[in-house]
Amino acid sequence: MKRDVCVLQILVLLIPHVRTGEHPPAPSSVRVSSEAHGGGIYLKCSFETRPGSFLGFVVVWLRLSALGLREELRQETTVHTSVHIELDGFNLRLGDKIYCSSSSFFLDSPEVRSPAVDSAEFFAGLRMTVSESSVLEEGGVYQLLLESTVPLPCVKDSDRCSLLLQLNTISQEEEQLGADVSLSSCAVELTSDPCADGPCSRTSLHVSPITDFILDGNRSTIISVKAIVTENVVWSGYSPEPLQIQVQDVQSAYCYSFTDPHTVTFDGRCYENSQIGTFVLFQSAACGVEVQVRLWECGGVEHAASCVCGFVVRDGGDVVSFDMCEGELGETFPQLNVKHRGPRSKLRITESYQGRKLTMTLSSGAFVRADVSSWGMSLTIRASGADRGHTQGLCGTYDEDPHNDFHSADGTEPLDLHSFVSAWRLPPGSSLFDSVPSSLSETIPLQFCLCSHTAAVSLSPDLPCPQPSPHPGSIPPSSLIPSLDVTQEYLTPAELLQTQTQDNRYD
Ligand SMILES: [Ca+2]
Ligand SMILES: [Ca+2]
Repeated sequence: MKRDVCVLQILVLLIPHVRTGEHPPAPSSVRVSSEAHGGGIYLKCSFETRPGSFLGFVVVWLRLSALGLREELRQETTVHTSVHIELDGFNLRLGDKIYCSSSSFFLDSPEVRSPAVDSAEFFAGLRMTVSESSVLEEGGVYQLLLESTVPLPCVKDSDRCSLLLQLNTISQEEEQLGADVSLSSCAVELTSDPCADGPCSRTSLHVSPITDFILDGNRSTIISVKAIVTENVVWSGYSPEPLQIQVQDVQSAYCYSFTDPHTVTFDGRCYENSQIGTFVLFQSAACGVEVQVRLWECGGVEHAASCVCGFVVRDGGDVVSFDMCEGELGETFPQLNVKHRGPRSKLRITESYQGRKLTMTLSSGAFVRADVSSWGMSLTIRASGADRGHTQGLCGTYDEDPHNDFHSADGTEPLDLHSFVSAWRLPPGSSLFDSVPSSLSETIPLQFCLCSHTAAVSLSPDLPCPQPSPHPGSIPPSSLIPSLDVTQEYLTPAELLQTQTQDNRYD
């Protein structure tokens, strides 16, 4: 500052003439950026000017207060086209919104000033943003971006500059209803990039609403970063502004196939089916899911009728059947058969009433439930929100329009019920009951964590997920009927061995 004043005085002496009536040109491209020098963080106000004009500049640093008022922090006079101010953690802190304003004057007539030109607002600190602030409870994945506009603290005597951030979520009514949002990680590390023309550091993770299949209202969740623990006085105790995300309920859709079978589609269209054979009941392109159903003759001598004798589910790499179709009507009980187990299986099987009620819950939270009788079984199928707009088969197109439910695979609407049912018939020997496809595509699901109870847990980049997100639909209890999780029972040692072999094949 003193040096600048001396330079000003010398320059004034050197200027050969005195101006009259002329105004100095205002500075242009006024901007604030950040830099690290000697372990400190500095904000820089820079601007451009007309060359060869013998100008001086008055630069004012301003902060936008919480009430939206501008507070002057400092004013200085210079002949240079940039000035610095230290972000010292006292007068200027992380989280502050800063401007600079620059006006020019002729060195030989400093009382005549150009209009002041303001920079854009510069936010100094960490910023957290989410790609959508209101999301549907249907298993979507949204980006959560964390970026720092100022340099990160560096490890002493090292080039390594980084920050470990621990994330926390708090949902409305969480104690009664549980968390409503999960994160791909509860801890992330920010590492430094050059601050030139952009953020000094940036990382992203993912947010996903928890699919609970209950109408718990459109709840809000606050996502926050815990106060930073570091020896650096500027960063110590700082946490960025939390953000809010709202999860909107999605009404669950059910398809029913009762007795000889009276079918109700996801969109509520009712019809009777008297054909026997193997059919696609429900297929969802979105989730890699298919449910096929087999119907046998179950009528008497006078009235022909068909009933469901079994179903088979494909969920990613899992293919599991539950059927009695090979036995004699009235004499057999369905058998559960794990035809293929995927390496990342999330299929769950529960039984109640001594196996007469069996539920297969898929990785998306959709389920198929069978109520077994001597003549066959009735089925209930729940679609997940992620299936909406993506289903085909005898359960119809789940899109809240019952009129388009009698459809065919190519999208054209069949003329009548018989042709609709026929359109979903599978040729003999081609179903999942008969054989498992040689390649079962299985998307690798992203891991999601509950970050709502991490306060007492010390996280690190090596342990970023203290508690995995619950299986969709598993909270709160989806049924009032006591049931037994028998998933493991069907994983015999041979199947475990097979799974390991498959694991290697997929690696
Ligand atoms: Ca819900
Ligand atoms: Ca429909």
